[in-house]
Order: sequence, then structure tokens, then C-alpha cells
Amino acid sequence: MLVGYSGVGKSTLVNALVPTAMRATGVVNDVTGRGRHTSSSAIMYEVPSGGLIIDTPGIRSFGLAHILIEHFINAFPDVAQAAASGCPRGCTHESADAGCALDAWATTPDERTRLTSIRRLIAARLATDAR
Ligand SMILES: Nc1nc2c(ncn2[C@@H]2O[C@H](COP(=O)(O)OP(=O)(O)OP(=O)(O)O)[C@@H](O)[C@H]2O)c(=O)[nH]1
Ligand SMILES: [Mg+2]
Ligand SMILES: [Zn+2]
Repeated sequence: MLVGYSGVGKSTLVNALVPTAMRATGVVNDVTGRGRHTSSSAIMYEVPSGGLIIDTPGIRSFGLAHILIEHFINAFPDVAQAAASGCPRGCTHESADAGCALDAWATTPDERTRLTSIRRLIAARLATDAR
């Protein structure tokens, strides 16, 4: 199943794999780099070389509004383990100032990049709480 922002090329890929699909494809706005929400239905096709593929309409936004922070962290077992052993109870993992242990855990460049990305998601999640 192809899922992603409008204009990333989902229908183009489906047409390449299933020539008879003839899915409409759109153009990307030169200024914003975004698609035009060309597909409005989700359709499944049989791929001639085998398997099934589903084209879906482009998503407008992605958020984690209903996910509890502690459940979210559990999606990353190594991070969850570091949080469980080092963070204070109820830690939101936003920064070391509040006692978060994840800065001490992230020692390699890859871990630092992941921590930055995880904190960006946490900040977006906490921002939806305030609304
Ligand atoms: N340069 C480049 N352009 C691409 C690629 N894939 C798709 N495009 C172009 O991007 C535009 C949008 O492609 P679509 O296949 O309509 O995108 P989509 O993901 O189905 O978009 P929605 O149906 O709006 O969600 C078309 O003009 C494609 O020709 C790619 O790999 N490289
Ligand atoms: Mg499409
Ligand atoms: Zn923490």
C-alpha cells in the first residue's frame, strides 16, 4: 500500500508497475513543491509480475494526537530501555534540564539524530495537548 504526501509519485509508481491502471497523475507546484491531491480514491490492482498494490489519496498531515508519550517511546525499544532506567517518573523527554536521561544515552551521531527526531515528534504531540 502506497501512503504519503500528495505529489510524491504514488500513482506514477502504480502506473509503472500496472500499465493498465492508468491512474491520473498531477503536477507538483513549482513554488511549494507540493502536489495537488490528484487521487481521491484508494484502489487495489493486481501487479502483472505478482502481488497486489493499493494506491491511496495523498495525506494532508501526519500527527500523533491520540498517542500517549510513554506508548510512543515504546516503539523504540533501545530508547524505551534508556528512559526506563534513567528518566524521572513522568519524564516527557523534552530536555536534560528536566532530568531526561536520553541525552546521556545518545552518544553516537546516529543516536543524536534519532533523539532530535524523536523530540521533534514529542514537541508536536505536546503542542496538540495545549490546544
Ligand atoms: N522527478 C520526479 N518526478 C516524479 C517522480 N515520481 C513522480 N513524479 C512526478 O510528480 C508528480 C506527481 O506524481 P503523482 O504520481 O501524481 O503523485 P501522487 O503521490 O499520486 O499524488 P496524489 O495523488 O496527489 O496523492 C507528477 O508530475 C510525476 O510525473 C520521480 O521519481 N521523480
Ligand atoms: Mg495519486
Ligand atoms: Zn526522559
